[in-house]
Amino acid sequence: TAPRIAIVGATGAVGNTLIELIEQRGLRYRDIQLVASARSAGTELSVDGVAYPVHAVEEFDFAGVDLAFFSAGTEASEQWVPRATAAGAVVIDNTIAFRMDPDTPLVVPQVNAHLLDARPRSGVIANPNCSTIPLVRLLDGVERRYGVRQAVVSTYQAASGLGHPGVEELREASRATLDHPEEVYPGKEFSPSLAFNVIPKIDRFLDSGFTLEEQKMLQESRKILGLPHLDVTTTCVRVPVVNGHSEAVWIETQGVVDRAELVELLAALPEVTVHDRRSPHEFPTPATIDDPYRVHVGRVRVNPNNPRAFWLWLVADNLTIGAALNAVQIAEELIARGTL
Ligand code: A2P
Ligand code: 11C
Repeated sequence: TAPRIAIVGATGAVGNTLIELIEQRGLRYRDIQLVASARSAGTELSVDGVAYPVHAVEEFDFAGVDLAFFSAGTEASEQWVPRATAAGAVVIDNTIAFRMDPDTPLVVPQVNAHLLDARPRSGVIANPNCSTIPLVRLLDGVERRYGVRQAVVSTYQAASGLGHPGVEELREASRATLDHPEEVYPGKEFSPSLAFNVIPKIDRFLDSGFTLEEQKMLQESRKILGLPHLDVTTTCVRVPVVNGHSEAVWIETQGVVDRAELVELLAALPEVTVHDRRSPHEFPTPATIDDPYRVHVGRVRVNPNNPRAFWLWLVADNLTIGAALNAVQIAEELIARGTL
């Protein structure tokens, strides 16, 4: 039978996208409950044409919930996920809180859906970081065909990675900077201001000199692909784009790569579009991708000096591919497998 669902963080950017996807994909549920912070208690949101009240998480009773989506930030997950699992719910968590826990599978359904055959020991299935998901979906295919020796990645990440507040601040800072170019906009979500700027720091700095976002891309890729020694090194950069993360990816392989064969291999991966049909000069951008439910690839170039290395460019909608769609696809797999 269809599950009873709760969405914690329903009022947020990822929560809103989750609701849209549940509607669009016709995810079946017996009951749905919307949860956010006390600030939103008393407001209403509509799902499938029905208005539902938003509950404050502090007051919410998880008893009777079969499946809970959490996208309300790491602190909220640390505090409330244990209550949800203790009440018997399976949780799909979109924060860093449980991703590296050995009892918690870290799942990208196109790569490792088999981990959803059994209910996880922790009761939690972790949804990876939004820049990791599209990367591993491509690395998986490349690893199986050629073997990956190393991947070097630079990201170009949109403001919506920080949710509604990130998007609002980018718009506000852009307007303020156009109107008063001589004034320094005091960024809060982004510091310095993201307007007409790029910032090579996402999430906090670690002692290693890398940022947490950069470390996530390495550790999560290793766990998802089941390659504990995989060498992925990244520089994560915030750019003044509202939505849609991009990545320039350099991959060194074990085997020799033929460009035409590589393009075919990438295009055959599930829900991947390679923009190469008419000419290798096509390329996707965050503003021009027409389908936010696919990973878009372009600029595929084999190193002319060494056929065991190549470049590609990818664009993936971080709210769908990078977060809500991955979570809904996990839910669909759990339901199809009867795991709930
Ligand atoms: P609220 O709208 O009541 O603040 P975004 O990523 O767009 O900022 O959204 C974050 C989501 O997480 C929102 O739904 C927000 O609710 C919710 N949220 C943030 N902090 C908490 C918390 N401590 N407890 C419960 N929900 C939270
Ligand atoms: C960003 N990747 O673009 C972050 C947001 O670990 O799920 C997602 C953080 C995470 O800001």
